[in-house]
Amino acid sequence: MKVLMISANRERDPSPVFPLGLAFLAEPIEKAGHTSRLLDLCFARDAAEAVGQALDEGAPDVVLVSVRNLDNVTWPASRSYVDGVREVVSLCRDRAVVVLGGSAFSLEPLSLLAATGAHCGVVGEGEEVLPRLLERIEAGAPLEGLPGVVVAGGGAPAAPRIPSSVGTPSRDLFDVSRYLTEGGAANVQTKRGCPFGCVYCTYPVLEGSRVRTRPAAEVVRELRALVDDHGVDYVEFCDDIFNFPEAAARELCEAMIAEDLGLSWSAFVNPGHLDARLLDLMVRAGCDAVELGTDSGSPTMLRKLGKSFTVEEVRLSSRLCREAGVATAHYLLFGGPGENDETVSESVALMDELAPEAVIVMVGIRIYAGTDLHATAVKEGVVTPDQCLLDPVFYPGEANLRRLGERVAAEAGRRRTWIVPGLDVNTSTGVLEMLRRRQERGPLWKVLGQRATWRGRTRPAPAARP
Ligand code: B12
Ligand code: SF4
Repeated sequence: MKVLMISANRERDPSPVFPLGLAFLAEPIEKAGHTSRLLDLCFARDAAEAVGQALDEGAPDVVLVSVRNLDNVTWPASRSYVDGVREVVSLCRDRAVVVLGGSAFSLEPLSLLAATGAHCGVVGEGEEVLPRLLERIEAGAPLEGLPGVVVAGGGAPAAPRIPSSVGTPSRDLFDVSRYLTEGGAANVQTKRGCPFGCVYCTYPVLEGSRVRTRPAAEVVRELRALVDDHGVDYVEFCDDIFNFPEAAARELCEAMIAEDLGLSWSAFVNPGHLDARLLDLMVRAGCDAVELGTDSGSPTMLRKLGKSFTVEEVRLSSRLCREAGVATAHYLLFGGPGENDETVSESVALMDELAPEAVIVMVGIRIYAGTDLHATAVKEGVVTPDQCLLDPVFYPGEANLRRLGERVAAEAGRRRTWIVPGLDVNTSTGVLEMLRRRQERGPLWKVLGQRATWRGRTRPAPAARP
């Protein structure tokens, strides 16, 4: 069959993100004997025109629409992408079988299917089930019953099957260099799954709670090809956590050092699993920035959010990064169950003490079905048990959020390195676009942090070191 893959994601904030999910699916589709074309709407001037042209030129039997984001998860400046997906589907649905997939679809399958009018969709990873679904479409066989497959007008899907391993993305159809120049990096996934149980988090829902690592040699081959074939000089690892399990992270860093790739890179790091030895290997392998999922500086809040680490471990990982010369952003999440003035003050005090390059702050936590926070929100009446969450609802509810937002905006406004996307503190879409036009590499908070220094406020020294 002729398959058209469409990446529906047009978001460029904080940067355009290469459609890695479809790149992982390209090879399984080809191996199953189908021909595939790609339409990436990220850089399309007119999405509707681009879709129409791709349908005319390719006359596909099946259109696969990858939906990465439901919305920008940013209170109070929430932006939904559902209308854009609906438009794409409506242009395709009379001309081909339309299949939805991607993280956004996996989080809200029934409501997104109903809202867009697509024929069917796949919850979870597509590598194993998609070829089977295509086979059934080709044979005109019923689609129901395949793991993770939802059909319009049908019920909830059979549980998705999580594959035992992670494949290799194929980037042949994709414009890697445009994402490098306009997005500042190539993205690479070295593992899937997270065993931790933070109360609000969808990652274990999306990828399962068992970590599946790709062989280090295979990841290094992918990196080598990115460098040699596409001129990539900066990589963002998009694993849920780069530094866990530590042994796998060490092995990958050692393999990268041996290959002498000449790359710089950044990654998400769990403050609880970073020691001097691993950080040293990371730096020698090219790491120049890490994003710490700190969430809070309050021991009470860390416990209530289900975090697996302590404030002391946040201090230690932060100090190690500073000593190693690795730029550091702490992500803070205000508004979890039990957040109050005192716990906010504890987070502010910890960030003042650690003085990282950037503190990226979100106010309010988006509620997703299947998380512990959802159960809490139902119990407290923030959402009703059957409430559709396609449109975002943020914990702890609007009235509490407004109060919290005022406090956080006041604190952030006094600190040049605090970035609050939802409240436009020390960032804005315009500033991000301007920085991307300068073809900056890596996460933009590194540059925003430097701008704070250029404006005459040097980075304060840490107040205390344990
Ligand atoms: C890494 C990451 C980032 C990095 C990306 C860095 C980079 N250069 O890539 C950064 C920090 C920049 C980022 C930013 C954002 N992110 Co983000 N990000 C992730 C993360 C952790 C991994 C994404 C990834 O690359 N996965 C690897 C690929 C291979 O997986 P995949 O795309 O899901 O594809 C698989 C399946 O979904 C399926 N599939 C995919 N497409 C299709 C299509 C069909 C037809 C089928 C059948 C199957 C299928 O098969 C694929 C292979 O198995 C996810 C959480 C997660 N664990 O998934 C959040 C996530 C995708 N992000 C999310 C969001 C919201 C955002 C932002 C909007 C946040 C913000 N306000 O800044 C921005 C948007 C950026 C943009 N331009 O789109 C949400 C999306 C859900 C939602 N509520 O909308 C997620 C799920 C996190 C969450 N909150 O739960 N993100
Ligand atoms: S926040 Fe991080 S550590 Fe916690 S469950 Fe999600 S991915 Fe895992």
